[in-house]
Formats: sequence, C-alpha cells, structure tokens
Amino acid sequence: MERTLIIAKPDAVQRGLVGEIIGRLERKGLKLIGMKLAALDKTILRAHYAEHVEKGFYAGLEDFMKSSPVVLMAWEGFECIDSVRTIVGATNPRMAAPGSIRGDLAIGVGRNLIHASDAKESGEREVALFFAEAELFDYDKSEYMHLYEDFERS
Ligand code: D4T
Repeated sequence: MERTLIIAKPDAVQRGLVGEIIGRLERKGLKLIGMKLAALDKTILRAHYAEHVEKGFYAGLEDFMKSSPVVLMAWEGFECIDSVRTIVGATNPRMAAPGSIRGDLAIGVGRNLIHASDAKESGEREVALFFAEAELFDYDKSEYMHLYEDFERS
C-alpha cells in the first residue's frame, strides 16, 4: 500500500476546511494512519520544499506556511498517491477540475489549501520527515473487503 503525506495548510485551518478535506479522503476509502497539529518552522519547511527553495515564490510560501498551525496527516491506500492528487486537483486552483478540493474551494496558487505527495518515493520520504514511526498506526479497516479486490489489499 502507498502512503501519502497530506498537509492541511494554514488557509485550510483558518477557513475551517480541515473537516471537509478529511471527509473527502475518508469517503474515498483511504485509511488515516497518522494525524497531528503542528507549527512548522523554517528548517522543516526548507527540507520539505527543498526543490523550491531557490524559486522566486519560496519566501512567500515559507511565510505563509509559518502563519498558522497546520494539520499533518499520513494516509494509506492502494495507489493512493494518484487518487489523492486527483481529489486535490491542480496546483493552480483556478485550473483545478470542479469536484476537486482546490477546484471547489480555493482561488490563489499560494493559498491552495492542501499539500499532497506527488510520487510513491516522496510519500514515503515526506511521511518519515513529519512523523515518528510510533505516531503511525497499523490497524484493520473492516470495509476493505468492500473497497478492494484481493490483489489490491496485499
Ligand atoms: P504542494 O507541494 O503544496 O502539494 O503543491 P503542488 O505539488 O501542487 O505544487 P508545487 O510543488 O509545484 O508547489 C509547492 C507549493 O508552492 C506554492 N506555489 C507554487 C506558489 O506559491 N506559487 C507558485 O508559483 C507555485 C508554482 C503552492 C504550492
């Protein structure tokens, strides 16, 4: 099963949209395996956004990400990276499909509500960056037999 890191960004917390985001991922059938509120600092943001640190928008992104607590979540599911990226929508909310979180609920690129890992490797790396192993939970989800074929559940 793949893991993805979801960050409900400061705009999601301030706009009261954390429950909406969690609800959409729950309704898809994904499994929440870790969750906490956190204030992110420069060091962890620079590690998380390493590929963007030299870009023109980075300073504003870092200030924004420090402006309020965020909700950090780890979710698990069969090929969940792609399905979550589809639920989240395009980076620019104005181009995001209707029905996606960003398409329905956001406007600005720098206020796009949510981070979601973009590949299997980044999902593993990002979950490990924000969560200790003891903060992640392995448990049975009884609905799995109604969500997955056998080969998808292994
Ligand atoms: P994240 O990483 O937050 O899930 O967003 P995406 O994966 O969809 O987009 P990204 O990595 O390209 O951008 C990271 C983060 O930077 C903000 N951003 C991005 C911004 O403020 N201005 C910009 O021009 C771009 C491209 C939004 C998301």
